[in-house]
Amino acid sequence: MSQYKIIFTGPVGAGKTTAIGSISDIPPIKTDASASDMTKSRKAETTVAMDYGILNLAGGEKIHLYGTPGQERFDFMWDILVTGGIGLILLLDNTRADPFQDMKFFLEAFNKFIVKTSVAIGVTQMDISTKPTIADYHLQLETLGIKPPVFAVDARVKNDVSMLVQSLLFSLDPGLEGNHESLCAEFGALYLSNTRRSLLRGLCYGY
Ligand SMILES: Nc1nc2c(ncn2[C@@H]2O[C@H](COP(=O)(O)OP(=O)(O)OP(=O)(O)O)[C@@H](O)[C@H]2O)c(=O)[nH]1
Ligand SMILES: [Mg+2]
Repeated sequence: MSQYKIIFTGPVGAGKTTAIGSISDIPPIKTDASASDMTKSRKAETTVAMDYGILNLAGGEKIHLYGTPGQERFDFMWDILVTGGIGLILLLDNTRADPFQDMKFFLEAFNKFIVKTSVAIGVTQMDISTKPTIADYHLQLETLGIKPPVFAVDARVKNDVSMLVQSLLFSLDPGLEGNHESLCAEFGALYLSNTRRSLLRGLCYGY
């Protein structure tokens, strides 16, 4: 049975702990402590070391899910947590002051890891702040010269997080998550959720 490790990162409050809790097949292990600094104005608790969960795939593969702390003062954990990982999920909070700046900061901070592996981006809180749009993120990423999958996700919704993980796995190994041709044929189906449709658009048409 194959075992893989993926890492969730992103700024404080982007939803890393929530996302791992949404898709983990075991009760997630958290290291949340009450926030004592400016994080407190956004939420009561913050991750101080890591999150951990496991996702069992239909093929028998196990994905070990690790979440980093968002706060920079715990950035010594970032290098430790990516060791042995096959890819990165970057979660961004669309309500933060400058989500593009957050995106650049985390892509830069994890650059060494990303160039060896892969990254998929999930934008949370889009129900609260609809701007910037996913198309705006694509434009920003073009200026950075990379084309990762980008989706609107609600970290509380299992299906959204699982789509994002699937897109990362698919970008790493198109064979892992089903047949490309049949996935692209599905794009023409009438009743697709927005997330599924945007996943298929990204996989099949690259935008
Ligand atoms: N409205 C809304 N709330 C969301 C969404 N995604 C996540 N949340 C909420 O946002 C908060 C995210 O908190 P955490 O999961 O602790 O965030 P984190 O990224 O682990 O933060 P740190 O550990 O402090 O870096 C939770 O209260 C979630 O319920 C979303 O798409 N919309
Ligand atoms: Mg957390």
